[in-house]
Amino acid sequence: MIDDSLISERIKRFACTRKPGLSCPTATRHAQLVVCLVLLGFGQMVFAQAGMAPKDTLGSQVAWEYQLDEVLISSQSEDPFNTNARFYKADPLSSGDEVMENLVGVWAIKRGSYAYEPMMRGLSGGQINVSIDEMRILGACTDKMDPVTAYVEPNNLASLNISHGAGGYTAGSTVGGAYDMQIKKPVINEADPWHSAVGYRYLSASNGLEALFNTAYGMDKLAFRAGATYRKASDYRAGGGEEIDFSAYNKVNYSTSISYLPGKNDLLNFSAIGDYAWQVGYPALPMDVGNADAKIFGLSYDKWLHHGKMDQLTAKVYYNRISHRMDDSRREVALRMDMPGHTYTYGGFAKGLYTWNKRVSGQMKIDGHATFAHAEMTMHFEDAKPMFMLTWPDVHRKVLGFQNQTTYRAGDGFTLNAGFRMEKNAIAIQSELGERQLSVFAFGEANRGELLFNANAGVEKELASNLNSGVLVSFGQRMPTEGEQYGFYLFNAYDGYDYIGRPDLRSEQSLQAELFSQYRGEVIRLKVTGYYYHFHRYIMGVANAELSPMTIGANGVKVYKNMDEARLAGVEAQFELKIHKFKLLNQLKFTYGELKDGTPLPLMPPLKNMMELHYQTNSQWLFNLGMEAAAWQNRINRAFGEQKTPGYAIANLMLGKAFSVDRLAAKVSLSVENIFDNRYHEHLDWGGIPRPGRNISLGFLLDF
Ligand SMILES: [Cu+2]
Repeated sequence: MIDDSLISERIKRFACTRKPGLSCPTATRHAQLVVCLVLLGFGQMVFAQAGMAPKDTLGSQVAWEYQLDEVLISSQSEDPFNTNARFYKADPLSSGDEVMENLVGVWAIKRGSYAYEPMMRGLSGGQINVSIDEMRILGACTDKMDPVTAYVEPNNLASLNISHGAGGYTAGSTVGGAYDMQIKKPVINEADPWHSAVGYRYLSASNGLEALFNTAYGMDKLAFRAGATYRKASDYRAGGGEEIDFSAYNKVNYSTSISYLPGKNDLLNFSAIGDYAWQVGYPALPMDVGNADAKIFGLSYDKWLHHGKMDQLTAKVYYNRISHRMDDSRREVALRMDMPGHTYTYGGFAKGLYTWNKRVSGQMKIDGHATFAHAEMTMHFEDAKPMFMLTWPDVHRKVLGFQNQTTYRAGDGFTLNAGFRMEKNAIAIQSELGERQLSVFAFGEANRGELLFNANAGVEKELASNLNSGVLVSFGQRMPTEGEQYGFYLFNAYDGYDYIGRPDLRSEQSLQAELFSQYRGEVIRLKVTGYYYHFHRYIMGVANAELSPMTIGANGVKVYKNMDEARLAGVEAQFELKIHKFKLLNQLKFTYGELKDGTPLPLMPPLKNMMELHYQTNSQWLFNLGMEAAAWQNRINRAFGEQKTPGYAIANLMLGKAFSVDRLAAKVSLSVENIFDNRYHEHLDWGGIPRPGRNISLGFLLDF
């Protein structure tokens, strides 16, 4: 919705912020400073440099970086399809959850209208690593009400680095990949040093309002940015008119970032994020959230080198603390429970980008972090003393890892890529009560840490000038989560079972193959990816009839177990057609998962297709028509309490207009989602809670 002149004007403003760590010390020095920035390899993201031109990009063939700033999306993205972040593009006030649902190979698990849990190709929870600026964070809710994605708002989000599969170990060993949110950093030494924005959006279905502001100031050696977002929603209205109880929420998110240039090739940055949510309803769960609080701090140092084989060195230390308090006071429950939890994580890493010679480049990283998790439950009986237990028994986990990714440009259009990660983790329970609780079950010798290994290798061939194809294989392991290993009677509202962790659980491991082909023409762009993941020791809860549940009315007790084998396969296809001022975007995703015996894996997303038609005029009008459709899901896991879900289709419409007067830029958008007010839900929506019905939203953003 912004024309070219505006783009060039703004590139300067945003270019440096787009890649933290690649910030350009001065606007004029882009060209010499940046040179490089190299690729990380298959299953990883590739950096373009902080200046303007996109780099050649092997990694982006398999992973995607989403530049969430609308200007960057249109001007310098490497991924031809990152227009998938379209909702944001259309409406800067969109929530992170709305952005998430539109990413390739990413789904959202919903327990209400707040804080969706990301799922990547059928994998979620401990199977993927969700991080902020590569900082590890552990949500403090035993029921996954507070995924890490909830702590960042598009207002302070610069880009998303999504890497699928076991090669995506950016932030730690994994089987499912990385979802890393890079936050916005201030720009040093701008011609026009002061920038601010305010925005507002109203949503009719939830009578919700969203307001944001940010301001940034850049001087010679020092730059500063601060912003805040406030969101408030009442219980929303589903298609057909039903009001969904307990779906209201309130939250405020605030962040600040300060950059300082001690020398001309050095950059020091301190960033802090705070997120506070209160009175958050979860219609699919028996409890709500009283309050949830996150405080996240990171201090990083970048050095650019002009000699030798190293291009850039980065060192970072971080700390974060999350607390979470559930609340059942508004519900009719047989038994009142208090369930607070808190976690903290501290860690650091050092990484270096290197260019060995014209053909060989890569990245090395050494990282470590420690996480502490405490969650408790107090049950208040009417006629007896309260009962207290630790649901996460002060689990302390330490992780140390080393990784390297190397790319070799072999010539003849061949690019080879290989990498590995080794990670040692150690786990201790620091609570005697916790030890005693779990000793009741005699699960055998606890697994107090393992050496984990990830490795990946790939080859890509430029078949024609606009056509390339590649294959990659990878192997990965991930440690069990705190809950899977030490959880104590954690009630799962989906299947109605109390879950108990197994201290002797082993790592889950997966062998994976992926194949893609991509065509990037002027008019048509197409990319098709197919993948197959084979799991050993797949971790899943299995009913244990010998144990009786703690939760009143629960169906029984499940204990986590390493299953024999499991497999996942899927397809992602993206298509883009550009004719004159029209742009058609289509994205299709599908995942199929089963256990060795053919039983479907629980919570497998259905086939889903999203289509968008954009039309943009010279006078900065934008028109956008969207169609979202999902097929039925009949392959269900009955032991997990799943039910079949019918398919659905909805249509959305958006109209936007941008104005600019001098250095004032304004955007107004009006959108209607779910135009026909369909009542529907997706298979991943817990409890089959219907999604919002027709929603009219009006957004306004002023940039000055
Ligand atoms: Cu919770």
